[in-house]
Amino acid sequence: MTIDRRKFLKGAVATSVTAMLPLNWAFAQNRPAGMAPLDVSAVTWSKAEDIPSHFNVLNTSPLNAMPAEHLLAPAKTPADIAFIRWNGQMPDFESIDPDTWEFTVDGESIETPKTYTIAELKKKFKTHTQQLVLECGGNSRENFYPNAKGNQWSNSAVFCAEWTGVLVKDVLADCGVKSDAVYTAHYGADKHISGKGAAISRGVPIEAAMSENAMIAWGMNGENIPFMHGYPLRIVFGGRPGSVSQKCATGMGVRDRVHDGKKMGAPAYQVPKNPVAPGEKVDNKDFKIIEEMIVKSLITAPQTGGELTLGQSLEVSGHAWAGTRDVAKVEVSYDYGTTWQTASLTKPVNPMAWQQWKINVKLPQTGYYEIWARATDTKGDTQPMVQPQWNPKGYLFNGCHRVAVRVV
Ligand SMILES: Nc1nc2c(c(=O)[nH]1)N[C@H]1C(S)=C(S)[C@@H](COP(=O)(O)O)O[C@H]1N2
Ligand SMILES: [Mo]
Repeated sequence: MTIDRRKFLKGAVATSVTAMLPLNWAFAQNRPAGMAPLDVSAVTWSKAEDIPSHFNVLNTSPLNAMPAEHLLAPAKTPADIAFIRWNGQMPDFESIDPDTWEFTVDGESIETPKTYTIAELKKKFKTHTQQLVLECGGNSRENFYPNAKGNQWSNSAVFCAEWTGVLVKDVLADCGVKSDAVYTAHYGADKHISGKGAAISRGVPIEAAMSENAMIAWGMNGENIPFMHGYPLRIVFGGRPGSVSQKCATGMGVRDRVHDGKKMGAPAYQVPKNPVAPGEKVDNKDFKIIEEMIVKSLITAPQTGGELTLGQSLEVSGHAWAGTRDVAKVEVSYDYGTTWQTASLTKPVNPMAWQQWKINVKLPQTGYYEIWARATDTKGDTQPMVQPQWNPKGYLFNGCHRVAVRVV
């Protein structure tokens, strides 16, 4: 990073880095520039009012909040940075006892319904640890034009934490899955905002539940899952819309039909079956479920507003991910896509973890620049430069992320 740090620190970074400190950090002013605090699992708060100030809060009831994009720079997202999305009332976290918490497997297509405590899950099945990208289906919604209703997420409703737990497929096998199984059904402890019924209960095609990247997890980044991210037990699916990763999970059903739980019906988490014009109305019968997320990248450095002097090289870096696929290439442009340069790109630590890319660019003259990033996945799908297919609920935005800097 060769951008002038003093210039950066005068601006937005200085406030956000200080604001994100989990504790009163002694001698923080002496740390090397830009050094982030270790994750001390500061996410023990349980009420919307207590949300740390580094979050941009979109709503408090239900609570929806996101960090600034540059805070997502670490390859493994610290728990206290990850965006927070609730569809209804949060559970009463303080009253949760992890020792008596139960997870029930049932449904038409399960041979022997069973209930497990967390201790039983830990004892009976092999423990797995892996990093998985969790992205809200509506991440980047604010970029759609015309504007789509819903939480106006910037590009930070995505994170890649490390989860520890058991595989969904091992637990389902223990209960026996009938040959007529079609879909899973996910259940959690939180209530609809009215206090009546479930806030959300989504599912995935049974094949997805049989993958190596579908977990029932009790750990996030080596610690208990913090309240906000689904304490004490969470279903986590890599590569799929975040809404299927049920927090505070009380069970999973295996259905002989597409699950019909809360927010499974159109238009929630669905897109039109056929392309529509921007702004067009779509009948509920003409929607289809979003099963997988798509290729995308995020620039975490530099931040918009950075300045450098002519001749300095600029390191541009970030992450890229592609639903259930790997990313094959990331390119960067500083001339609105006229020319592209290929960035170096890491392999994912495991399938469905995001990949890190970086590149040094030399900006040829003084003035204002936009830096654009574009990822391509292993099937050849690439990010559109402007907006992808518009849809009424504003899902799956994967247009190129851009930041602006100035050469002086
Ligand atoms: N129990 C429960 N699980 C839930 C939700 C919810 O409202 N309740 N929201 C879902 C949605 S839409 C998303 S995008 C992710 C957000 O996960 P996070 O809050 O850990 O970022 O959780 C999913 N799991
Ligand atoms: Mo979501």
